[in-house]
This record gives sequence, structure tokens and C-alpha cells, in this order.
Amino acid sequence: MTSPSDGLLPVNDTHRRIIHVDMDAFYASVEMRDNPTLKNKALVIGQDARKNHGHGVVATANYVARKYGVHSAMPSIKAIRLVPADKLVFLRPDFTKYRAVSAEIHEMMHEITDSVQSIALDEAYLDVTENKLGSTSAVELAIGLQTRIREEEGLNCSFGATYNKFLAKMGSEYAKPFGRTVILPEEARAFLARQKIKKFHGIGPKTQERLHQMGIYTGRGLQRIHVRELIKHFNRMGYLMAEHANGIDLSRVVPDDEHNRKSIGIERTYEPCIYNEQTALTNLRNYAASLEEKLQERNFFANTVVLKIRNNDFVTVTKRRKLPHATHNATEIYQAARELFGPLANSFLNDGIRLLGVTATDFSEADFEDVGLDLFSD
Ligand code: TTP
Ligand code: MG
Repeated sequence: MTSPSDGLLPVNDTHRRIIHVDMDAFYASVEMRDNPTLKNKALVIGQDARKNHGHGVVATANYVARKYGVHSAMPSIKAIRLVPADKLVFLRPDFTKYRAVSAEIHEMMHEITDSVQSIALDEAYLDVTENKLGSTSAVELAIGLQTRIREEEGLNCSFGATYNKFLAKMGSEYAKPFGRTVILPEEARAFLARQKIKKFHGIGPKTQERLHQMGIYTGRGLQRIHVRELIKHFNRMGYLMAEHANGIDLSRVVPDDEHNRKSIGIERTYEPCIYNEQTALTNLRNYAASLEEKLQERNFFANTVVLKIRNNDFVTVTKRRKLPHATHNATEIYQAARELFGPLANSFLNDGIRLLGVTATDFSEADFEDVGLDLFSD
């Protein structure tokens, strides 16, 4: 049975094989590996508030420290209160080291597939539907990777293996530490039904509170309420919650190399040429709409729009325009493209437009690592 949705939810796609891998207590584990005497200490990575006028935030903590209630993003001063002084060790993070470890793990991942999307230094999605090892088992591939990381890096990770990104991430969280969760399509809804809503990625404390007020505490509650009701209360987020609670997440694994691309563009040649201004503008509008989609998929914001135009005699002109602010909004991209097109329109339409292209470039991107570094800037 699926949720009451009146066909509002998309048809599920369960054919992909997706793995989410996340290192266990990453920064802390690297430090313990390099100094095993830290293993029976409560190790906190972050600034020691005692040496810094009470300031500092916990980046992460090993599992010993977590037993005392220490966790990421907690003020260091609180960790000091929670852990007996003779047990507690603070270390400043060594990003150079963590980056190097991360790069090595990524090399192992790329031996399986190039469809690797990194979310943070210690976390990535792999789409292994097709893979370099010719395996049809995501679990087998993930266990192989987990074993290699343990043997070659001396570090533990957890993974979720299933048919979409949302479930895979939920699975790796569920598996921690050093575990695995395999979720088959026919088991997904039952698995989700059992999960507390705070385990649903993207549902923050405020939304949890509102859901509790509506009597919803678990995935089962989200599955039972009508999608329309969730949309009424939470708009687009409500729709996403309904999708997720029903095991639907059609978003794709966007490979890192695609992610690192310096620009995303669309161009098309026209035969016969375009002689009509409205036709040209309609095409630009369509380009902008599909650029918005591509940028959103990658969480990119473009600062510059480039227009490329070619006439029947193969005269080609490219013009660029800096945007007032970084955006992935189709209307703003279209606006810029149209302004670039304006002064060229008459002459190119006269000769006939053979090619038209719009490129979004000069990206800004919210970077997880920057957030981490910010914690230590005080
Ligand atoms: P996480 O994977 O969230 O945490 P973790 O690997 O330490 O622990 P877990 O076993 O639960 O996965 O984040 C990875 C690294 O990112 C973490 O080791 C430290 C850093 N980090 C921060 O700097 N600030 C934060 O708020 C969080 C959550 C993580
Ligand atoms: Mg982790």
C-alpha cells in the first residue's frame, strides 16, 4: 500500500543501486589511528575552551567522548563539563591530513565507479548500477570498499546500500558505527515506518516540533497523513517529506567531475535558421529553464551568463554579463540572456540565426568544509 496521495507523488524508480558511505567519527578516528594512546581517552577535535577564553566548538568527538554526551557543534565548554578532566583530550583539526585521507578513499571509490558524489571529506554517494567491476551486487561492492578502507587506511566507515540517495544515507546513519544497512525496494516502506522523524534527513528541530503537534512521530505517521495535508503545512518541504517517507527519491548521483565543471551550457543549431525574434526568445527562455534545473541539481549559483550566437555565414559572437548576484533562477538567467541578445538581435535575425547558446558560469557554491573551518576562526 502507498500513502494517500491522489497520484501527487511520482512513480518510484527502484532499479538503481546506490551506496552512501560515511566515515565513523572521521577526524577523531584519523587522530586515534596516528596516536593509539588516544583510543581510551575521550577525544574531542576542536578548540580547547580552557585555553581560549571559554571559546571553541566541537568539530567531532570519538565514541568514548560521545558516551559522555559530547557531539559535533557543541560548545567546547560544555564538553569540558561533561567529561572528567583526566579522560578528556582536545586536538585541533588537521585538515591537510584529513584531505589526504579523503583523497585516498576517493581513489578506492573510483576503482568501483566514476559516479561518485562527495558531500563532505568523509561522505559520498556512489551509483553502482553500472560499475567498473561488473558486479550486480551493491552490497558486495560496498563491503569490498569498507574492508579496503579498514585494511589500507586503518579507519572504519558505515554504509547504506539501496536504490536511492535518501534511503542510502538513512541506511549508513542507521548502521553506525562500522556497520551496513541494506534496504531492498520491498522493505523500504516498512523500514521507514519504524524510523523516528528526526532520523529523516532534512527535518530539523522546528519541523519535528510541528510534526509532533500534528501527532506524527515516525515514518509511519508521515506515510499515513495525506500528501496534500503535508503540502498545506510545509509547502515543498511537505512534498519532499511525503516522497521520502514513501521511499521515493529520484535525485541522481551527480559525479564530482561534473560538479567541478567550470560552466554549464546549452547550445543548439537551427536548420532552417531562426528569422523570428519571438522564436529566438522562446528558445532562450527554454535554455534558462533547463539551466536552472541543472544548476539546482548541483547546488550551483552562477555569477555570469554567456550568450553565444552564430549567423548563417558562421559569424559567431559571444557576449557575457555579470549578474547582480549569484543565482540559479531561470527568470534571472533569461533576463541576462535577453539583454545580451538585444543589441545583436536585428543583424543576426536579418542573416538568420544558425546557432544559439546560453552558458552559466563563474559559480559560487555553499561548501560544507567552509562551515567546518568557520568553527575555528574565533
Ligand atoms: P560527520 O560524518 O557528521 O561526523 P563524524 O564522521 O565525526 O561521525 P559519524 O560517525 O557520526 O559519521 O562529519 C564528518 C567530519 O566533519 C567530522 O569528523 C568533523 C566535521 N564536522 C564539523 O567540523 N562540524 C560539524 O558540525 C560536523 C557535523 C562535522
Ligand atoms: Mg562521518
